[in-house]
This record gives sequence, C-alpha cells and structure tokens, in this order.
Amino acid sequence: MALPPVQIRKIIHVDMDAFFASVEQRDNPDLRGKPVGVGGSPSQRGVIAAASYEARQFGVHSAMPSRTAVQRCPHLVLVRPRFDVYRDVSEQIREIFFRYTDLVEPLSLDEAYLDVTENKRGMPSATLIAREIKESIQKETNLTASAGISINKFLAKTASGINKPDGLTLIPPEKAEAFIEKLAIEDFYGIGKVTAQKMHSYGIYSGADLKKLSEVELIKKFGKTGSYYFRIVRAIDDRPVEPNRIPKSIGAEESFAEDLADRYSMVAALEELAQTVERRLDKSGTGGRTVTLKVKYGDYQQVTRSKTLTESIKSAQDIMKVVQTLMTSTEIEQRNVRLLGVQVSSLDCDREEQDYVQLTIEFA
Ligand code: DCP
Ligand code: CA
Ligand code: CA
Repeated sequence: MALPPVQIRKIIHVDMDAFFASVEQRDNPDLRGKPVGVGGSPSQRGVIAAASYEARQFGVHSAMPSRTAVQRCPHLVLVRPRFDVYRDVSEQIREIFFRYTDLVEPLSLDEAYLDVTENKRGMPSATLIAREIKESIQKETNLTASAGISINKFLAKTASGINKPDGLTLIPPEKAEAFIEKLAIEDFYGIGKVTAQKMHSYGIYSGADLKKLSEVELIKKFGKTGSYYFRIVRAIDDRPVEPNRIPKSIGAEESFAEDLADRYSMVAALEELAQTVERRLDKSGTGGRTVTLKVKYGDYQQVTRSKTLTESIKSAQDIMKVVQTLMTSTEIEQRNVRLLGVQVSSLDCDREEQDYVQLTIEFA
C-alpha cells in the first residue's frame, strides 16, 4: 500500500536587524551611521542590550558590560532602552505576519517563525511571501529585517542569520543536508558555547563531523539532546510552529523513589539538577537572573523559594550558590523530601519575551 506523500513544510523565520539599536537610529537621526549601544547605563544592568552594526565593527555586542564596550569603542553612544517603542514595533510586525498565516510563533519581540505551507493568500512561493513581509516591514516601520526560508524551524532560523542585515536566504530541500554539513558547529542554533566546546573536544567542528556519529554515540555524549543533534544534522526537524508558545523559565526536577532524609544526598541531587539546568540554558543560549528552589516534603506539602540577582547567571556552580542560600529558608534539615527542583527564570533571551507576555495580557 502506498504511503501518503509527505508534505514538505514551508517555514519562514523573520528577525529584525540590530533591533533596539535600529529603532533608536530610526527615531534619532543624530545616531545614524554612529556606533550605538542600547541599555548600557550603569544604573541599569550595566550591559549592552543591543549594538548597532557600526558598534559591532569595534567588537561591541549584546550582553557585553558597557565598560568593556566603551573601552573597545570610545565613541560609542549609549542610549537608554525604550521598551514601549520596541513593543509597538513588535506589534506592527506581528500584524504583518498575520496577513499571511495564523501559525506565527514569536520567539521574542523581534523574531518569529511562520508556517506558510498553507497561507491566507494562497501563495505557493514562501520566498515571495518572505520578500513581501520584508518590504512591508521596511515600509511600515522604517526598519529592516532578515528572513530565512526552508523546510523546518532549524533551517529557517539558521538561514535568517546568514545574510544579515536585510538578508533573504532560502535553503531549498535538496540543498539542506549539504548546507548543514558545511555549517560550523558553533553556528548551529541551539548549540551554545559550552556544548560547542565539548563538541570541539570530540573533534566535531562542522555538520559533516557531527554526522559521522551514530545516534547511540551522540546520546551517550550529550544525553537526550543527542537525538536532536542526530536529526537536525540530517535536516530532520518536525517541531511544529506553535503560536503562543513562550518559554518563561528553564528548570529540572526529580522525584525520588525513596524520600531523602539527609542534607548530603539533597545537595548531591541539587547539584545534578543544577547541571541539567546549565545544559538546558546552554542549549537555549541563555542565562537568567532568578533562581527558584522547589521542595516537596514527604507529606506532599510543597514550597518554593526564589532569589533574583542583579546579574544573569548560567553555570551550575553559580546556580548552586543561590540554591544553597535558598535551602536555608526551607525545612529540609528537619523533614524528609520527596521532590527537588531547580529553575532559572527572568531569562536573558526572554527579557523581551516577558514583556511580550505582559503585552498580550494587556491587549487580551
Ligand atoms: N537583547 C537584550 N539582551 C541580550 C540580547 C538581546 O536585551 N542579551 C535585545 C536587544 C536586541 C533584541 O533583544 O536588539 C533582539 O536581539 P537579537 O539577538 O535578535 O539581536 P539584534 O536584533 O540586536 O541583532 P541582529 O541583527 O544580530 O539580530
Ligand atoms: Ca534581531
Ligand atoms: Ca532576535
């Protein structure tokens, strides 16, 4: 019996160019053509949220302490962020996306996946849709975006980053595997710095290198994510475009077969959880400022304790430091514990996303 033909999806990823910085340059002509850093005021986070392309030539980039940025680029103009304006632009571009499809999955204020396999305009060419979207964004917001078009999320996201700024990149199905083989491992979306280094230590520098490993070997080395690597390197990524899917935290928890009764085994379990959280944060290429410890006691009573830091963290070690302090405000010394959880929220990559959550609530 013949199987039904597999529908090849048409996925577009759109991402605004130097988002906050471009908005500032748009609204203040004095800033145009100049190296601009947004958000670097020491009274705030003291780090650069966005750097204009002119500033990037000096090696200034997002998440860099503003002090370092000014050392690298003495003429850097520091501008305060104006989130309300970024949110407005975000609404505008989303409204443009919805002209083509309701399958829009925003990843943050300035980017989204669109599934245009079936679209409201009945247009067969996803590339044409992407071009029209870019033109509408340019015309209606006076800003440029880059778009990637391909058969799945991973490839569309990778494609949008290739010809930035103002890029339009198609990775057609027949070129997908060859494209990934050439891709440097650190350019894989979802492979953060730490994982990239680990890959390098195994001699994996490109997609082609990654492809040589069996799924079993990859799982052995990278856990469950190994299966994901095995598939994406073969251009297999079935994740659907999910509207309204906005991650707000990254965490891990464990229920124990037998309740834990001593501090030593609890710390050991928490250390392992912190490691898992570190890996997940790395995979998402983010860190966060809030650490939450979740404790379920033997009698199922559950408590959570949180602490928000001024600086974002991502390493298991830093997470554990906070967890250790949080432990002191629980009763784990006196009571048995059946479940422990560690979570990091106020994510860097979600800072804008959280604004977006608030925004959607406001507009609901
Ligand atoms: N942002 C932030 N903190 C970070 C990274 C980003 O506040 N650590 C904000 C500022 C950015 C916006 O989110 O302008 C979008 O982030 P992107 O990673 O998409 O970067 P840009 O849009 O600035 O540049 P690019 O042209 O490389 O996409
Ligand atoms: Ca962007
Ligand atoms: Ca982005």
